[in-house]
Amino acid sequence: MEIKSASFVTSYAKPGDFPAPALMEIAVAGKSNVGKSSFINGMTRQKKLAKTSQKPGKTRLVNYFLLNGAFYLVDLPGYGFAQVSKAEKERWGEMMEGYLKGSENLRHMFLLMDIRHSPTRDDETMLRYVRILNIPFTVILTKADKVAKSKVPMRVNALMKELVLPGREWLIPFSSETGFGRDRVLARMEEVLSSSSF
Ligand SMILES: Nc1nc2c(ncn2[C@@H]2O[C@H](COP(=O)(O)OP(=O)(O)OP(=O)(O)O)[C@@H](O)[C@H]2O)c(=O)[nH]1
Ligand SMILES: [Mg+2]
Repeated sequence: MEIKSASFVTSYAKPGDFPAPALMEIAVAGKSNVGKSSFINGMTRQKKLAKTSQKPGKTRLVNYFLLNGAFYLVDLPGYGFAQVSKAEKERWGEMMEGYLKGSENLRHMFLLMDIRHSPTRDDETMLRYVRILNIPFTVILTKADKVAKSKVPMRVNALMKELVLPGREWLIPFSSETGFGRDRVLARMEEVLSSSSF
């Protein structure tokens, strides 16, 4: 599979606003600053499609990107960002819950985690939630360019154990800087899209 076209469609600030069932969705979730927006840009090879920032908390809305005119890649707001108010955290929780429970078209989740670090409590909560809701997922280990290439398999194994995943195919090391891992993510997308009848 190749990504031939990608465009921003719309943003949503509250669950009631989510689009009516139309196309399959693959969601991108993870801690704030882990590289979700960069992942979308890296996959679509459009540097400025999703807004990125060195400061965490850039993406506060649920953003829909249409790929190949066939499915949505959904950029979810990051979690675990300390400098937000309690009200903002509650809004985040409501939005995520609304999205995850309400999205009938959600087929897969890319759950992003930094390859260099152990999962946070929020990562584990997110993973538990995805498992409870029976959402198929793949863990994307971002910023793989920040560790030596020879250390990548070691980090994959370590995170596989920490997250209690059944095999290495559940994790894909990825770098939006170098494009490392992009082919594997494309293959996963293709699998997801071809296995879901719509
Ligand atoms: N070296 C390197 N830096 C990355 C990579 N992915 C993201 N970054 C950097 O990490 C920072 C955060 O990236 P974003 O893509 O904005 O992160 P996000 O997860 O969308 O963050 P929020 O929207 O705040 O939740 C930026 O400075 C990116 O340039 C990567 O693969 N390699
Ligand atoms: Mg973002």
